[in-house]
Amino acid sequence: TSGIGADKVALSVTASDVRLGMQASALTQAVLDHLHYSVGRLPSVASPHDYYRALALAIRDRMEYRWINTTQTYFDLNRKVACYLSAEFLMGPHLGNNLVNLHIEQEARNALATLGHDLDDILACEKEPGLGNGGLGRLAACYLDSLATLQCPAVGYGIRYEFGIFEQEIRDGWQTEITDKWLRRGNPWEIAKPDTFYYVNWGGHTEHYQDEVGCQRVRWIPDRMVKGVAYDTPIQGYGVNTCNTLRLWSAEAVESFDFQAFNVGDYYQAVNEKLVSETVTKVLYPNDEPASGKRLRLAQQYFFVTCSLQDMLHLLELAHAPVETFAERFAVQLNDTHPSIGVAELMRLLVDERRFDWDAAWAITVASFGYTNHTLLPEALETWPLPMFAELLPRHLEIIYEINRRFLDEVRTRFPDDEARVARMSLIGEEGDKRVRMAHLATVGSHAINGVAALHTELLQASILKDFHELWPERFSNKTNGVTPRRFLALSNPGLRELLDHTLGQQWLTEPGLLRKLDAHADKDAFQHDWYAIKLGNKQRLSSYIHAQTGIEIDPGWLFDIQVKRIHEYKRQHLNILHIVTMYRRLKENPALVLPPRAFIFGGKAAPGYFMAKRIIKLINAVAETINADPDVNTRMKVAFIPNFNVQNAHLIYPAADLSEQISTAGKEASGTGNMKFMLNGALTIGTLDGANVEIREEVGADNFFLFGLSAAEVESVKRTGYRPHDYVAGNDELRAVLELIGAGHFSQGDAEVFRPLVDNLTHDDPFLVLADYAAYIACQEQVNSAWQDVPNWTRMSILNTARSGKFSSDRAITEYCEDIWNIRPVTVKA
Ligand code: HBZ
Repeated sequence: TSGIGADKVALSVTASDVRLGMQASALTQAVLDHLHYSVGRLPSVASPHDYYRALALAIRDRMEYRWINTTQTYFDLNRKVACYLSAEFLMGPHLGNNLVNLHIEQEARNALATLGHDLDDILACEKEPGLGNGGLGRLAACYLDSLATLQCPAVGYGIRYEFGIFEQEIRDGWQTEITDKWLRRGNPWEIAKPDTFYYVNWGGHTEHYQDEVGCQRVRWIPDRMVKGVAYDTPIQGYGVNTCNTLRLWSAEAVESFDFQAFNVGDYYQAVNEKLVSETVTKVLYPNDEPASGKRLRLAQQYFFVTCSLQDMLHLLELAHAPVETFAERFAVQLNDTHPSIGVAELMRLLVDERRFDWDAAWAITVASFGYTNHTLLPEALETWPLPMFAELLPRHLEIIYEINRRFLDEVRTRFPDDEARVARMSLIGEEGDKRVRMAHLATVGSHAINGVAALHTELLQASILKDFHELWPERFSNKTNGVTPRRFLALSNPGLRELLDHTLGQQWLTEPGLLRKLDAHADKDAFQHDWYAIKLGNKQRLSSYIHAQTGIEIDPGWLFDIQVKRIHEYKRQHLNILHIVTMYRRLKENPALVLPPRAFIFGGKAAPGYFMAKRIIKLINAVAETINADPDVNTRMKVAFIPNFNVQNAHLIYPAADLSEQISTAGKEASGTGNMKFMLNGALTIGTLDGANVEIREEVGADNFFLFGLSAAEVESVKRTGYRPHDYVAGNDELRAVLELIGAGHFSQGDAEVFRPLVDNLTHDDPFLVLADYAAYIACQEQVNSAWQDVPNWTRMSILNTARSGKFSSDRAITEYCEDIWNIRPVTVKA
């Protein structure tokens, strides 16, 4: 071998192999060993959680060789590594997924049975690491699974929040937030690397000086410092030896930093300094949209980004590779703008600390970074007030000014006498208070910019990044999102997995295009029968869960109509509610009405400060309470809100759906990924032409998709010509009656105040055109009702949805990133 690893001793097996056995007997012994040596409990008194820990440690042992081997292989072969920078990784429970990816689910089940436990009970003990808000964080997790499965060299870099996304409880119909103490009982999946840490500076000022050879240089004299310590989690690929790393940074006080306080006897101040340092990684911000504008949030972003970039530079050094080769060794992907300070930070590390000249540093930076945009909502675009930025990161602000100066020169050269364009494109926004525009920084600092669905990318290029697209069209591309079929089918829908394995062979899990072969079975009675039985079983499972969580009983034979996602006005959970109330009124007015029985199921968290979203949750629960208790209607409809929607209970939810609600205002949902999880599990979609729905409909065929509503272009034109929601109320008696019922307190014991803000907002403002789409939605739901009554045809369409879902595998998405943006090739890791 040659290259950077040549002078290293080849990896040799030095640990004993007793921890490698994959048979049930070996696993039984390993669990007993860990109960004894790691958990410290006698089997006779061990709780299910003790067994969970013991099994988790036994499984981690079995990944350890692969993990170390994988890292060493990348190093020895000098391979380019994808570094996925994300402020969020919503991993979900590890144990079940690792069992699937290692192919030892059955052995683990048997091992636990020998010990008197049921694997499912043990899996339920895992507290998932909820280190993300929603789609963006979960996408990062799916991408790590695909990168490992595709044997691509990759590291996920993020933040080890001590408190993840809050746990949601419903009290009196309202959301309450409970702190997520996910680390309380330890985390068997991570390995702390106390010796892998970097220093992170804040504040202070800069000094300009001349170096020994007469060059103008800048020194940053910070006034605060913390340490970022690495915690690594193994990411096992499916059916391969590749086991990649998720490296999360945790903030710690720098021991020596406040020795002064300590020396003069100010013990309190020294301890306080430690507390302040550690707040940086305390808690995940629970907003999935508006830029909170909080200093601590910017501190979090800079903290994890500088640790990650310093780690990359350190790896280069270990490999004796010159810093000039940075972009050949690392493809650094920015998951939205949250890590985009990385552009300025890499420039600082190269120019100030490694004494690169500006142009060389800039070439490396742009060649290294790629930027993925996840939203077009103007209120969601991240900007930071200049004074805050200057206080926390004074040197970075100077660097951003310099990037901007050179960039705007380029704009002026390309587009002379167009100062309006220059102002629009500037990295510094001047509307009102001056702000740093992070999307512009990410775009200017990247050689590749992408949206997350075809429609989203088109709108991105036509709206918020239009000027940039005109300047550099070749830098833009689309990368439609995907989801991992390992977690979202094999693990969470074992019944369907067995049928697919039996019908197609097991390769469908890595070649989801093979699912197309189901087309040929879609009309067969026997196959439809099996399909229906599996779905019914999944609905039974969900129904028990809902009953246990809420006390609501749902007949598994009913149509399961499900909307689970963050609560947002643009996602329009209230449109769904308007349909429910419409049906409720029709049944009350006409008891003889024929209506196939339906369960309306919701789940999702609202940002704690989002007034309207919290009221939408209250409305869902209020309508649920009224309907579920009313014998006139509750034999034909029920409503349930599943508390605390998370990855763990998502495993029960997606496989049980008959109908997937994807009803956002066209143009607002960048992609959606829940839509893909439902489709994979055989749900039919009712949806607008938004995000990836457009492509889902293309794949499954228009006949197998319930489409309604205005298109993105129509939404814009309605808004341009002056949208008057009240006209829709005036023109539709049923809509008016529905809104009046809600507004008058029918679902709130006569309280006419609680839902007034919602009703008023819809009738006077309705920013997301709920009322404009109401009639079309109701009509479309009527088509759903008639389709549902034809069981064989519905089952056929359900089969076709799974059959045609292959495009939405995250393996496809990751392959595109590797080929078009990262220039990364798979590498086989030997056993
Ligand atoms: O990213 C979502 C999009 O809304 C969704 O359409 C898309 O499918 C998904 C993956 O591409 N965006 C988010 O989930 N965004 C956040 O969670 C978020 C978190 C913190 C922020 C801003 C946004 O500060």
